[in-house]
Amino acid sequence: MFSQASNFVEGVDKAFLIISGISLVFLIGITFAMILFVVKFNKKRNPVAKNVKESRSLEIVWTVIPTLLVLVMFYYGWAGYAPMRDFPDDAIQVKATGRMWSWSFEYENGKISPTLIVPIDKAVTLNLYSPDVLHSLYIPAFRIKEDLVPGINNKMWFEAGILGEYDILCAEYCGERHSYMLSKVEVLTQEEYDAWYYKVDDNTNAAEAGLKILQVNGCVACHSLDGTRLVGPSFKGLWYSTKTVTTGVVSRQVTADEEYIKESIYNPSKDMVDTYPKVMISYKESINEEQLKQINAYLKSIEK
Ligand SMILES: [Cu+2]
Repeated sequence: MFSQASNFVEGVDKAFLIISGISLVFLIGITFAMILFVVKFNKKRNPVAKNVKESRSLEIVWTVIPTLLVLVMFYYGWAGYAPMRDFPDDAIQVKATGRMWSWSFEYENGKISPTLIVPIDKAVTLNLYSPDVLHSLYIPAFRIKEDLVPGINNKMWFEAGILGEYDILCAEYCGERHSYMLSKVEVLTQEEYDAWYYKVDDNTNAAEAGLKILQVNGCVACHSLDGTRLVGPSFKGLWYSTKTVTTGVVSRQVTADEEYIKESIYNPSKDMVDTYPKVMISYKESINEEQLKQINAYLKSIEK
């Protein structure tokens, strides 16, 4: 138990304050010495230049003191960082996916959420995964940040100590909508967390289920639901509309039917809708045929 947003706040803040404090002392000291020297050694007071002899004791003092200060900074930096790389065995495991341009969090029971939901006073390990480019999962309130590197299994952990909501940001420039790559951590009591974790999602309404799939897979980061032009074409009014696409070098008209939508998700660079950039990756690994049907149900429900 601790009364801070996460178990790393104290160590990181201590290192930050000590380094900032030492820097401040030097800023004031150096500025003061500089002004003093400008006044004391100006040309008016010293018309003839003098040769200044070396001083061994001075050399020793200005070597030993900075060395000690740097070691002090290293010590506190290390003391704050080391526990971040010491992973507890009993932590809740969450797969954190960062993709252009959204986050999703997958739990051990298969539950997927666009926000990170965790219980208070429990260790949580985030197994970081990026299918496309470099991202960095940053939770400022928890004082933690770690890169997501495609092809490398990186991870980070924390234990939250105060109930509430905290920002998640991407801290590695990852393209056009990088600054919109935001999410939240929600720290709940154990009872609230269990209630959320064990709640069986009601997927009887196919359209609602379809919208959820579009959200957790980050589709809505690039395809708006209200007709706004983002990175890709809006979902609004897409269902059975006519699109002009370029297939290879051939321009042709297509109807946005079930087959076209499936192709656009599984093989997005095949038919490029005119004026949109070729940036989408295939979602064949994350969206199955059953989910495609639910997506179609949702698209149909926002036809107009
Ligand atoms: Cu990013």
